Amino acid sequence: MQKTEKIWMNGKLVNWDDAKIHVLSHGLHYGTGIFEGIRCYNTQIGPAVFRLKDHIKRLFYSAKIYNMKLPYSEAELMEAVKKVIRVNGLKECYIRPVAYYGYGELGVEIKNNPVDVAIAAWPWGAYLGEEGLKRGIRCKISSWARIDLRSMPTIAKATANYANATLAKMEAINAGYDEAILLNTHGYVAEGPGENIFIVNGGSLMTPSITTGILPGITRSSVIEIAKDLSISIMEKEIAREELYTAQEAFFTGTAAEVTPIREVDDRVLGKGERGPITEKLQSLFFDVVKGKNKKYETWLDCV
Ligand code: PY5
Repeated sequence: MQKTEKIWMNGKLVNWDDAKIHVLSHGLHYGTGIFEGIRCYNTQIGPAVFRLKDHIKRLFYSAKIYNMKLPYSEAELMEAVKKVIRVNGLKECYIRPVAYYGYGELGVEIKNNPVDVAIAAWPWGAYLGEEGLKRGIRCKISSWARIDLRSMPTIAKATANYANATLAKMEAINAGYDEAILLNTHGYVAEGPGENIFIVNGGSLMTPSITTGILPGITRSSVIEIAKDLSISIMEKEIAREELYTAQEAFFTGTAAEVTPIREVDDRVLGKGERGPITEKLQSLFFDVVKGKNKKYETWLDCV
């Protein structure tokens, strides 16, 4: 990763190399952390954070689900995000706020463990590659099921969830694919390890409903709104694996992944094996929106 100068840690700006935690931190041992992934784009009105308030709100929902008391307000964390971007002189970057139970006791019970909060920002290009954004990527359905909502709260963006995501990603990469797709424990299409998924089948755009056990992505909700504005009808429903195999188009959405077309699933070529026309339309408007080229969506941008 590309280092920057400063990281915000518990209210102070520290040097990148000094942003360290104790090896006996609770979050490291038990995955008791929550986080966000946010992007800042260089727009016509200067560097602007995409849907900052919504990301910070989701961080607070994740905290609420885990009964974690964040020692800062929403406004304070929003300001801290902007500060990190400013002090590092960044124009376009990825921002990672993380909150976790820190060093104190090491039983599973949270006892004398502080809630530590950190925010880092650094330049991060296309998560699934520039080539992937244009040509689409090859995916493998994972042998690992997406965490079940009876075992873990799936709508919280918790660090613990990403052990499941890492297993799926690893398996896909080792098998020679670009990314994994996880089914839920009922066999329905859920999402990628770090992305939501959309498909176009029989001319209809569809995406797994929240009750499938996915993370309610902010890019997902943005793309749903953009689609409605383009008069592309969109269904949120349960999607079977075979609907994915027979789709004419598919794409991932996510802060890191942005809008990345999927051209193959388990060696089945989707459509013409390239970025499909509906995907291209949505992707192109999405990039216009995040880059401030569309007045209608200016309220989604927060100037740094
Ligand atoms: N589903 C999962 C499991 C995710 O981790 C993410 C985001 C999404 C969906 C998409 O959500 P959103 O559109 O709100 O970003 N993943 C993180 C991201 O920053 C981490 C990726 C490494 O994109």
